[in-house]
Amino acid sequence: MTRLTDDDVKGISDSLQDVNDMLTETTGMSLIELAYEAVNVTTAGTDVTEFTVGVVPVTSGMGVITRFSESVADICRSMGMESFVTKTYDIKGLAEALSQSPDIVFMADDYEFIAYNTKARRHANNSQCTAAGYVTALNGAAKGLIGKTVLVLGAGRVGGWAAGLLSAKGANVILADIDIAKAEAVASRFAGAVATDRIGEAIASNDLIINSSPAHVESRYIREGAIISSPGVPHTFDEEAYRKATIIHDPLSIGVAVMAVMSSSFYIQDIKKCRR
Ligand code: 2YJ
Repeated sequence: MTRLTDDDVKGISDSLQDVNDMLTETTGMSLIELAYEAVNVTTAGTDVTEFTVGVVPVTSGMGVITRFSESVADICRSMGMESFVTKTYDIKGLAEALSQSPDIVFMADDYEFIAYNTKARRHANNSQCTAAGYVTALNGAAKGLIGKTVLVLGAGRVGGWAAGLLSAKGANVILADIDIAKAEAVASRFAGAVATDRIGEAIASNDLIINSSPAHVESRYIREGAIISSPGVPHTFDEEAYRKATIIHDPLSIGVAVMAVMSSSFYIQDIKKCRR
């Protein structure tokens, strides 16, 4: 799994308005509108501004990423959520966070990134939420996906979630991975989905792409007018790629915004379940 770097994260807090502008221009939705759409809830049912967030830096594995936790808190703040970052790390940090009774605790190591709803005792995970955000972005940019073919690059966790969500939206899914067995295993879970390991050929024959792979996408394969919704890091699209295609990418904000809304929505859903 690709880990974010200090460089990926350093400009995030200062570029939240740019992300909003980019999303509004390409998808017709602001970051918060996209997140609500991705979780399929409304502000009337789930008002994220009523939820407080604690973010705990985690040192395990390759350690703390400079400004990662601060960026997560800033993204949540930009959505109107009261947010803080703990001064201490790891379990000590979790105890520090819990002493302030936040509704949601965000924590990430090198493998998992979760938003734990402390009242509903359920968590949203970053892979699912990232896939939901980028599929929703593609759906907005393409003005619907029913009956359309979408190429998913990368059969990892985000690619797997994306394939399922696209399939549920009525798209025809092509799963591409250099590891054909991996692509076939994911494709076999969704009716009509097909697998390929001919990456260049697949890019050259498709207009709608979710890029959830860490591999470089060569611009010579990209079709004029393609739409590429691209959670994959590192993000290595060059000028030619940007000239040819609409490319939707940000390293953290889309996934975190969807996590915040999904985690907040658990509380409402669970209260409703109890009332039944
Ligand atoms: O607290 C910190 O600063 C670090 N422990 C953050 C680590 C961030 N983790 C990643 O970038 C992993 N790739 C997370 C996996 C997310 C799954 N999509």
